[in-house]
Amino acid sequence: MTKQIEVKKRILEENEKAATRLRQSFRETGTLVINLISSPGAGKTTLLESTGAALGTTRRLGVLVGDIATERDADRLRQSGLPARQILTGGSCHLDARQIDGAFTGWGSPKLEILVIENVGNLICPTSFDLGEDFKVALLSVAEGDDKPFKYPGIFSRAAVTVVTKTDLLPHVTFNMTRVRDEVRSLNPAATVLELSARTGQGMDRWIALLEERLAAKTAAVPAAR
Ligand SMILES: Nc1nc2c(ncn2[C@@H]2O[C@H](COP(=O)(O)OP(=O)(O)OP(=O)(O)O)[C@@H](O)[C@H]2O)c(=O)[nH]1
Ligand SMILES: [Mg+2]
Repeated sequence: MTKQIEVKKRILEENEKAATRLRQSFRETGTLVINLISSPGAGKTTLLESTGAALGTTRRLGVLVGDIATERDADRLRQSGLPARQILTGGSCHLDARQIDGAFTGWGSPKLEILVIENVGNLICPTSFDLGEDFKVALLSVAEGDDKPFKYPGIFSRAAVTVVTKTDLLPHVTFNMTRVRDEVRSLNPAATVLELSARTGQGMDRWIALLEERLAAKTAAVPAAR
């Protein structure tokens, strides 16, 4: 047991070093980096397809997507016009900072303004692994149930933004939005909670505005060249 804890601690320490290097390099280029986390099928790739449709021609947006198998998500994203690279984790239930470094190397120029990392579908494992991101975004679809924030407190307390997805399905499911907002806020009082449907486009404007705001802040903080 003690040995297991020591190994996990060492893995997280190694990851932290790689994440710090990535964060420094993204700070220098002013690239806004988002780590998108949800259970399988909550709508991560669909949200990115819609984000690409809204922003793809005005912003240099790219995606790294992690899965244990197949290139399906990267194929979907590329078909929608977004530059995307697939990372296959070889069975691991989360991405780590070294994988991001490896996949991002050689992305080339012009530099990306926004890099979204779509993590492996899972609400637990990706939570502890820093990828050098500016912030984590947790997605929760209305089809999954409104009890999830307190059941998975790790991700909902660490995510700066929680996006409730698939709101077009609300007439067909039992889902108390107020409960979700209250639980998220009690875990993370500073969190922003958005509601949207990538299918109908309802609520997408607030998501796009949030990306633009965070990108402007990131760009303004780029260290001046010496
Ligand atoms: N009705 C509705 N369906 C949606 C919406 N967003 C996604 N879906 C559907 O939900 C399913 C899963 O969506 P994905 O975007 O593949 O979900 P994901 O989180 O990327 O899934 P993994 O990468 O496998 O974890 C697909 O059938 C989508 O068409 C939405 O806003 N409304
Ligand atoms: Mg996906």
